[in-house]
Formats: sequence, C-alpha cells, structure tokens
Amino acid sequence: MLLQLLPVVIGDNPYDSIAEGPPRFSSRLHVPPSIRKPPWLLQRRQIQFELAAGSSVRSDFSFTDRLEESGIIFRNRITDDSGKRYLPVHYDLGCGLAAADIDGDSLPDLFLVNKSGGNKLWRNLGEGRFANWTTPELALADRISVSASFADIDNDGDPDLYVTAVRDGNVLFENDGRGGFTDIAIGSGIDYRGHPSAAVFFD
Ligand SMILES: [Ca+2]
Ligand SMILES: [Ca+2]
Repeated sequence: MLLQLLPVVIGDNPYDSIAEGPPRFSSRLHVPPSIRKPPWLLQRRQIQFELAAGSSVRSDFSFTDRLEESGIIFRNRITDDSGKRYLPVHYDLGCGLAAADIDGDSLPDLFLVNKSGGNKLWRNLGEGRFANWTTPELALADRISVSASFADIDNDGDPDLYVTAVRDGNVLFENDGRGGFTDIAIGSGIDYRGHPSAAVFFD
C-alpha cells in the first residue's frame, strides 16, 4: 500500500483527515490509520511467537542501544535545498552504509555515507568500540555521496571500496590491506559521473 502523501489541515488529529479542496503546503504527512495501527499486527506477532517456540533456531535475543559507548559520532546531513523544499520526501542521497573487515583483524568496520559534510570510516576496536579512521580522501566532503559497497576487486584478500556520488563522479578506493585506501577511480572504467544510485558487485 502506498503512503498517501497529501498535506492535511491541522485539526485535533491531523493524521485522520484530509483537507477538502486543493492541497496546501505542509510539512506533515497524512498517514492512514490502517497503517499507523494495523489491526493484524498483534495477531501476526502472536503467531510468530508460537512459531518461534517450536523452532530450533535461536530467536530469544534482543539488541541494546550502545551508540554512545561505541564512540561513533555521525549525523546524516542534508543539503540546504532539501531542507527547504523536499523535507517530507525521502531522497536517494547520503543513505548508504557498508560494513567490511578493512584491516584483517576479523572485526567488521563501518563506512557511513553522508549527503553533506563528509563520509566517515569507523574502525572496529572490538567490544563495541570504534575509532574514527576517516581520511580527507575517504570523506569526499566536496561531493554529495549516495551509497557505498565493499568488494575485493583485485583478489588480494582485502575489501576495496566503491562510493557513488553526485558531483565529480563515483570513486573507487583500493585497500592496502591495513585499512589505508587509495583513489584509483581514474582509468578504472567505473568513474561514472552523473546521478548514480547504489552499486552492487557480483561475479
Ligand atoms: Ca576490522
Ligand atoms: Ca582488494
């Protein structure tokens, strides 16, 4: 079901009614009650609990928010025009996240893509702690980055990094095996310049 993205007139419950007449500008989104509180959700929850009880696959775990202890500091930032004109609309830039063990210590590291203000590489120190491993080259602060993907492009055992970006083209980084990256986009054949989305490697 598609979300209805018509603006609404603000009332006691602005999400339950749609304005008569032509749409007016509003930063609110109309979300039908059937989506906000779907009547089938609790029923499905109960069914899944019953199925899990009879399964041998471990399912009784949960997650705890440990962002603050992790050391990771990152905020998705949008461009000025997006904030002024397209605030209620999801857009396809700066929404990427890629994970790979960049330095061969068996701990997955994180690369976070930003629309504005630069990307970040966070090296996993273990026990839920991360260190900022970003270089100016990886930040690509002069571009609007879109997504990132890791793949070992040269079969030397370490994951290399491809970042798609609006403005000045996509970037291919070769990993030196210790988490150091060199831009080798020029001449690679995949230094596409345009309006890219996400990239996927496959053989
Ligand atoms: Ca690692
Ligand atoms: Ca490699």
